Amino acid sequence: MDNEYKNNSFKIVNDLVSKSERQILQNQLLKIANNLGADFNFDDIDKMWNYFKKENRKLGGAVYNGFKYLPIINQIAHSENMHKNLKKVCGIDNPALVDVNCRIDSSGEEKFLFDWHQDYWFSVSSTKAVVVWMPISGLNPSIGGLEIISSHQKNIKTYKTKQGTKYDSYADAFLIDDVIPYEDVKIIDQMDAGSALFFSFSSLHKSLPVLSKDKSRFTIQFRFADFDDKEFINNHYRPGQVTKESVVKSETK
Ligand SMILES: O=C(O)CCC(=O)C(=O)O
Repeated sequence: MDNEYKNNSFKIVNDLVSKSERQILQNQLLKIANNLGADFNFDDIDKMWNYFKKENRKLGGAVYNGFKYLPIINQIAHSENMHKNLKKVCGIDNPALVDVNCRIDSSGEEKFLFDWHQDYWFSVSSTKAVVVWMPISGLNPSIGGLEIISSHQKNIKTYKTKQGTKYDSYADAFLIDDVIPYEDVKIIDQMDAGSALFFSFSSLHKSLPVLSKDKSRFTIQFRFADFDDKEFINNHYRPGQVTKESVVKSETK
């Protein structure tokens, strides 16, 4: 395992995805958007999203739905470079892709931002599983990013949760009901295109808002467990969301 990852439970990996893979990704995303209307001929993902946001948010939802099924996303998930980095950075020898999610975060849509959480609660599998969070055009402060809490691998813990009362996204289903160590917060709002943030399922993190009025944050979240990890084996290789009963159990631990 990489020392920086071991000390912080997260690390930015540069050059994970090549320029040509990023171009294919944007072309595939534009293609599924252009399929939604005979007159559509978008050639820029920001212009495309700004149109849907303003003129037809329901069709924008279709872009959102289709995004994670793009073939290039599977190719990136199982590329040689991804597997090499999962091993080198996080010590994952035998990766299982347990979940893929895509997001388009934009100004005016702040209700979809995620508050403090651990991804463990959404994909379970194992506390040692990893999220590869990839902003497809890189990051700068105007399109925000993530806040993340640095923690040495040996100190990471599963925080207590409680059920949320409102529901704008799945992150509202379970809220942290524990003391958050804010003194260790790091802001991730600067990344090169092609890089990705690797962080542990146990890392506390939250979304930063998008300030730009015309640029959005397009991201992919790959979640990987390790087939050789005892906890994943004991879970019978099962991802899946946490149940009300297991939250109650964790509260009484
Ligand atoms: O991209 C974001 O704003 C938040 C993503 C996130 O927290 C997650 O996928 O767990």
